[in-house]
Amino acid sequence: MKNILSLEEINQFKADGAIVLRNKFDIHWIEKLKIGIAKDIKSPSPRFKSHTTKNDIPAYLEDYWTWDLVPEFKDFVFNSPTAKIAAELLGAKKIHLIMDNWFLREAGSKSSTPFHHDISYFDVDGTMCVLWLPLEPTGQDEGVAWVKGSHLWNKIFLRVLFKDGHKVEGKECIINGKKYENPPDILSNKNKYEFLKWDCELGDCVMFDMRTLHGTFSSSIPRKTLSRYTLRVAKENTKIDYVGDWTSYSYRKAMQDAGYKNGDNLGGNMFPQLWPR
Ligand SMILES: O=C(O)CCC(=O)C(=O)O
Repeated sequence: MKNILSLEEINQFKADGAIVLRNKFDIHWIEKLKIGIAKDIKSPSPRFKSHTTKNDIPAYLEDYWTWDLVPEFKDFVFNSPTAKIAAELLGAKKIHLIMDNWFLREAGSKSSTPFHHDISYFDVDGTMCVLWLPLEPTGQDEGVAWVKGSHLWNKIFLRVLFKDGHKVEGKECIINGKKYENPPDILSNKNKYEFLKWDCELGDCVMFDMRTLHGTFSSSIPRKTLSRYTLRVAKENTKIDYVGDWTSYSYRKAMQDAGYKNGDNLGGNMFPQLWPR
């Protein structure tokens, strides 16, 4: 089967920790996902949330683990080019789903994405990457920015809540030999970092390493409502690895209730195989 990516693209992803890929998704996928989000908002999962504290101002909304509830999402997760792109980027024989999310920032929303990396939100250990697919044309100052090369810092930062206020969860600690540190204050030290950000047209996406720090600049308030669909996926041999208490109230409980134990390989209902199809 023909490769989707060039060797240069794969090498750039490895070096920078994030890469924009142009025109890889047919418009029918974008339209499908927008229909899916509209359906999800009408009939949200119990996990649906607004990250905006006040009710009467433009909101920043999210739902996750809804691929099994919304047929449009399920079709995208299993049949879009995402899994093959991820397999090429990670040099993987197999790709499993970890989590699907969508995010929607209403026009004028002052709620922002804290700088974080996705690796510390999940009780899994292995090689992973993330699809970020804007569903409207999105200017580079309206979306997310990635800290170039931060996936190679060899650090794990505590997770930060997306809710206004961006509270850091948990305390610095060492668990299973891994050190969890407070995240750096990227916004107050912008001149210390190099950022990657791109204007995206419909069909473009950003793929990034699960360890790459990313967030929005506080000055970036969208003039129009913007949404994106995101998927976190893993290479073979990624395992369940229950870590700090900060993950226990939400994701961990769902995983434990579904019977996943420390050291289990991904698979089963929550983490289905996406590649090979
Ligand atoms: O697109 C957004 O608003 C946030 C995306 C993000 O931070 C993530 O997928 O980890």
